[in-house]
Amino acid sequence: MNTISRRRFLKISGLGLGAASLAGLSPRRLGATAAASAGTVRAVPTYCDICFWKCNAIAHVRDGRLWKITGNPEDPLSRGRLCPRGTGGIGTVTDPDRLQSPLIRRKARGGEEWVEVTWDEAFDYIAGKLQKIKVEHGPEAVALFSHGIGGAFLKHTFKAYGTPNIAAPSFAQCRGPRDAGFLLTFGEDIGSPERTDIRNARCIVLIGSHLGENMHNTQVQEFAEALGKGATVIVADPRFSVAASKAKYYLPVKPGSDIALLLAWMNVIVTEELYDQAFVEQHGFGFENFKAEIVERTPEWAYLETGIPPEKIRESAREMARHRPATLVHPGRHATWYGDDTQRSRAIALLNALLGSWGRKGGFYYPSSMDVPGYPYQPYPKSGRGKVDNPGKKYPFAHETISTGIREATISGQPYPVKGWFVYATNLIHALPNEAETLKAIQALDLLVVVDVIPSEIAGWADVVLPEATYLERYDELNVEYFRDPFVALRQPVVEPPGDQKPNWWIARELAFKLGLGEYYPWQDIEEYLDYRLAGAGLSLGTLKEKGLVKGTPAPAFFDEGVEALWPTPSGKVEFYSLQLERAGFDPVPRHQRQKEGPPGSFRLLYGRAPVHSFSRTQTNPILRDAMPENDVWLNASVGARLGLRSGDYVRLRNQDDVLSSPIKVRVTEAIRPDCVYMVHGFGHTAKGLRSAFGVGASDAQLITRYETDPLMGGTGMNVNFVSIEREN
Ligand SMILES: Nc1nc2c(c(=O)[nH]1)N[C@H]1C(S)=C(S)[C@@H](COP(=O)(O)OP(=O)(O)OC[C@H]3O[C@@H](n4cnc5c(=O)[nH]c(N)nc54)[C@H](O)[C@@H]3O)O[C@H]1N2
Ligand SMILES: Nc1nc2c(c(=O)[nH]1)N[C@H]1C(S)=C(S)[C@@H](COP(=O)(O)OP(=O)(O)OC[C@H]3O[C@@H](n4cnc5c(=O)[nH]c(N)nc54)[C@H](O)[C@@H]3O)O[C@H]1N2
Ligand code: SF4
Ligand SMILES: [Mo]
Repeated sequence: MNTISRRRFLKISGLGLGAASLAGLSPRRLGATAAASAGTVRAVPTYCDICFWKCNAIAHVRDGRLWKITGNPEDPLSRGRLCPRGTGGIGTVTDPDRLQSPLIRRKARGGEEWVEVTWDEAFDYIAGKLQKIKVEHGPEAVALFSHGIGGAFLKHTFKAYGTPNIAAPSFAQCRGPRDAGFLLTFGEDIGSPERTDIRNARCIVLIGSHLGENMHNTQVQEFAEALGKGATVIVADPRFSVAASKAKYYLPVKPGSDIALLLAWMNVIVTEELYDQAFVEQHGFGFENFKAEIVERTPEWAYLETGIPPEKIRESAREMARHRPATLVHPGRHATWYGDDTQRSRAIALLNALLGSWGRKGGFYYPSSMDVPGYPYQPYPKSGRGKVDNPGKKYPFAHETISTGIREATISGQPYPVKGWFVYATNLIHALPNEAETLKAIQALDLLVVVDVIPSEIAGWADVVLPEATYLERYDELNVEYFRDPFVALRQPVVEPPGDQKPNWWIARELAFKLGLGEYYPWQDIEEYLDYRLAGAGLSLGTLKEKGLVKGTPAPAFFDEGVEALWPTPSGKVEFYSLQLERAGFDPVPRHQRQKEGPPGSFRLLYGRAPVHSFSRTQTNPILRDAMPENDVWLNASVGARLGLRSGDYVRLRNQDDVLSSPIKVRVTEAIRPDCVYMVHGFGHTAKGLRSAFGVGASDAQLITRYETDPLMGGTGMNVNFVSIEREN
């Protein structure tokens, strides 16, 4: 990366407090010994777990203590530079609020009063309950919620136990609709890391996706690189995001009107014949039917829906067409906004199809991965009852388990009862919409176990809390990355856990033995397991321990031009018109529907990311907390003037269901439309044990009491809540 784009990266990533200032923190701040003497320094390669991007890192230990974490220069994801959160990862180890030992609930659920127990006592308790549930209700009556690679071994244990009910919030609360929309169109999904060739794009279109605040490392670096090479940027967002400040066209769309904008863009590109005609002719299915609908969706029509002037829509559409196929209409990631999200994502997929960007340089590449065989376990027991989350295939295009479907079944007992939840590394109170429903489901359980590193909100409701060693203190499953440049990477312990914390693989294995499922763990310890898997790829644990990652040979990343292609869709082509959708009773070409408005005087609640925090998991991290101790609520300047509020004042937000937030600081700004407010997700903690974050800032999740379910795949659109503003004295 040249110096200009590097500087831009820091600017984008920083918002004034990003990579630059964290990198400048003194080693002592980062948890090292005060002794300035040049002691022994050890460098241990591993991969990051502050988010799901899994950048490869090098942890430096000085005099036996963690000193700093840097990017692994060999890493195709980080290219040697971590994002601010990864740099602050040491704070997960030094976090004074960490869980220290297993806990069993002493009083009523949610009281957060515990008895410290040994691991053996905790396992005996859990195994007893799990066996009882199995006898009374069958193994399917236990669900595992698990987010991230650390859940791999627990998934194995619970599959061996006999349940198919395994879910993460990353589907129905995140990227599910996006992947469904692209699957319906191209027969392939977007994946993670996203298969976006940002670095080669000449025109980048961002619908909400707030790159630069959303800090997925590779994407932000490539975004800066593309900007450095003169790519144009088009941003549609009700809020003037960091990415918007780089845009040639910034379109402050009315929240929830993006489908109208997308249809109008396609109208311009189709009626002005600016699309990739060769691509459409060779690979398209149902283009004439699609066109018949699209010609109705003029920019003048869209203006009334989006508030974006027709000329701006035309100009930005022509800009996209000018750079095709190196125009990337970014698919976004957190797509669960309004409940029409699969159709919005399908519209994004269709626009890319018109531009011919799928499989082309500057658009979407074809990822590949190395062949690292799995461990040859014996087969899992087969469940006769199937999954509980999507009875009768109510959501016909759900291709993963719907977390909120499990919650619904737990409350209703239908299609069969769910009596146990085992929760690994997901704070369901902050991640699922409508906390009251989550609590209602919890009350219906005979067992709730939570594995966490800090006493999170969900841990507060548990019967048993199990303290995990942090990612810098443990081995994990191998990361066999599906990416432009494939590689296999190792996470390994850098330091010892400070108390009685244990790694997930050990927890999963011990639990399996307690459940009489020891035959599913023929390996004795994790090193043996990892070495076995790596040997299958002609590698060894020794090599990975030394290097951290080994790269494979990438497969061709782009389309073979002119060659006959069979797309993995029912028609074998790119589906401009979807017979699958038509047969299931849905619009074969996306249509726009107006969103419901809120009560008079209220504002739509929008939310997003800050560069230095991940979800609800980093607010007690001493390094990241120092970088951003609280969130604020963005209000349009006209609203501020009307309500007599100034930046720095504190307010509470009251939602349409009378839920009142904790106090939150106001940011009065021109950078947001007057019909909405915005805050960063993850603050406003209510768990007593999170001493440094308790009651600091406000929680979007608490105010998200309503959601619109996507009828195609069960995603929960969460941008459908409205708040009024009350001054806090
Ligand atoms: N620093 C950091 N980075 C992260 C994460 C993190 O926790 N911290 N989490 C990661 C994960 S898992 C995900 S899924 C991604 C999420 O990142 P994105 O996929 O970028 O998330 P979104 O919720 O789509 O983006 C929020 C943006 O959408 C805008 N927006 C809200 N409503 C609308 C609308 O109706 N129309 C339009 N056009 N825009 C709208 C908001 O103003 C805001 O700018 O971030 C990833 N990166
Ligand atoms: N209101 C609202 N809801 C959302 C979102 C939003 O922006 N707003 N975003 C949605 C999106 S995009 C996503 S992907 C999901 C994310 O949902 P989650 O993945 O559930 O996100 P977190 O809230 O960070 O919860 C992670 C939990 O894991 C714990 N943890 C951290 N490290 C470890 C570890 O090493 N081991 C163990 N055992 N536990 C650990 C943390 O302490 C925390 O309690 O949320 C979704 N829900
Ligand atoms: S993007 Fe940042 S937090 Fe996520 S894995 Fe990479 S360095 Fe870690
Ligand atoms: Mo996400």
